[in-house]
Amino acid sequence: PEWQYLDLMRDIWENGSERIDRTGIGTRSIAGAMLRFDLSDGAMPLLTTKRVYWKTATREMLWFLTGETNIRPLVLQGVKIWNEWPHANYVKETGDDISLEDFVARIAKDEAFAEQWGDLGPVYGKQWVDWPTYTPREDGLFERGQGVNQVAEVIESLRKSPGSRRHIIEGWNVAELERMALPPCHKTYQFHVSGEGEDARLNCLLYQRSCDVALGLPFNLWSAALLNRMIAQQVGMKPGELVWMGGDVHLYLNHEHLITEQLTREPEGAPRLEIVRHPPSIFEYTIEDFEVHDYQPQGAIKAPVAV
Ligand code: THF
Repeated sequence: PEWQYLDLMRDIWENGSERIDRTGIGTRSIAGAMLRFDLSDGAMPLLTTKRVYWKTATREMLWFLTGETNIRPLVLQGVKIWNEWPHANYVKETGDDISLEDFVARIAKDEAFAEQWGDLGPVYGKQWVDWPTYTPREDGLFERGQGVNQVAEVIESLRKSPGSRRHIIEGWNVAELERMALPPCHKTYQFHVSGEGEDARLNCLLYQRSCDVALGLPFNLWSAALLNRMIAQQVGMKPGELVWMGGDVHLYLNHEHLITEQLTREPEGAPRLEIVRHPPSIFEYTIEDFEVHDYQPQGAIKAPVAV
């Protein structure tokens, strides 16, 4: 299964069209790609050709599920993957050219500072569990309604009508894109049930509009499979397949060292995820609930994230 990832990487590097992107770094990019992973018997799309920090990605997923959009809870757990965006925003807004390290230390130490500068806007978590609703009033204005918890609703609909074609979690809230530090990349999750009763299997389809194949995709694949595993556990189904679809699928030009190194490596082994507890709801998992077995990856390959 991991060969699909490496083949995609090679294809983009050799055949992608080169262009300057939003970040100014430059990418090679192709339009559209699909990957499929069998998730049965604990199998996970966890790359072995470099070390993937699955606990970091898991902490991020648990943070999404809390509806939180401030980086502070991540920072306090040592998760650094969202730090660059609030830092860049702070420097731009205040003209204070504080280093990333100092900025992050201040987020950890100073709650009021974090409140003001650590928020990413209404990104994933907010849309997933509290998508805003508005009800029209007599005077033509709108009143804030109760937010929609899409995750809870999908679990409910999987239990009640597994055959439904509407098991969707959507991150792309058009009206709020401008207030997000970054519009969602992994934007649409759809769940699909094959088989019935004891044999019911939960499949997850993810549409990702923009994909940083070298740095982001290993996280995104893990996270989608993880979400599928948690939801499957909650609704009493076996995990089926993960079907990943990418829109603008690209490699950043400054990831060349990572790409050329990783393409010399070969996949080894078959890592498995065990969920060691059955929490009463999707919102009550903790990092200790997850154990990965048979994961002996080749070395990590560091590369900078494009902001
Ligand atoms: N923007 C860009 N340009 N690439 C992305 O992958 C990306 N994301 C999220 C939002 N915007 C993005 C952020 N997710 C890493 C991993 C995921 C990220 C951001 C950064 C990263 O640096 N990973 C390193 C180190 C991991 C660690 O320190 O724990 C790695 O080697 O994997 C994709 O959704």
